[in-house]
Amino acid sequence: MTYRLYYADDSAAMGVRVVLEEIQAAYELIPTSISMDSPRDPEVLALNPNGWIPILLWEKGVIYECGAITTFLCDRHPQNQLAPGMDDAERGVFLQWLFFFSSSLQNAYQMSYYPWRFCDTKEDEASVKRRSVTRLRELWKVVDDAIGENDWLLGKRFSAVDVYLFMLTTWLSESLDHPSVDSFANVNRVATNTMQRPSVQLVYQAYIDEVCTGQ
Ligand SMILES: N[C@@H](CCC(=O)N[C@@H](CS)C(=O)NCC(=O)O)C(=O)O
Repeated sequence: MTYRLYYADDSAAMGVRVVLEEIQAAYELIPTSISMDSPRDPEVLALNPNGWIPILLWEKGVIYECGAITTFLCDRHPQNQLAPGMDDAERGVFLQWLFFFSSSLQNAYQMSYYPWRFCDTKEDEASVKRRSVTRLRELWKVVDDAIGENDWLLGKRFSAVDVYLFMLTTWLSESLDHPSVDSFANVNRVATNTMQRPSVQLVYQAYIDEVCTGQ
């Protein structure tokens, strides 16, 4: 079967696309706009009333939420070893980071990118944005401390949470006063390791060319 993924560059759908590449699945991208200047596509709203991507279609249904899609794909394709199995000692920690990223960290980014969703008045948006920057510092430090000297979030092995980590580092923006990924040496190391994966090179080629090699 061919998976179908609602997709836009620079969005959370990129991480899911990397996972699809890692499991060598047949997939098709359905380009979608997430521009703030245009209303959400009714087709997207019918599948996810929040209007967010990623949305994954598979032969038996539809899934939204990046963390859920990631877990679903890893579990459905266990031969690729992107997630510890049910009885693996690291299963819990894998889920812990996935949920932490999709709830706490992603929410802190949303406060920067969509501040009006977190306050009542336009005047309060600057305060939400400032708080977003503080939260990003606090939360990335938690991740950085947890990684310690390891090369991957799970210690010795690469997994789908490293892809999620990499994706979230690409959302750090100087123009929004976010901390630089360099401020978190351990996070930066895991992101750099993850960037070497052919799947990441393919999906993030434009980002890597622009940000990392300055082309
Ligand atoms: N909790 C959702 C959030 C996804 C999300 O924020 N998607 C953004 C792109 S990165 C989006 O579709 N934004 C369009 C909008 O909010 O209108 C997930 O993890 O899938």
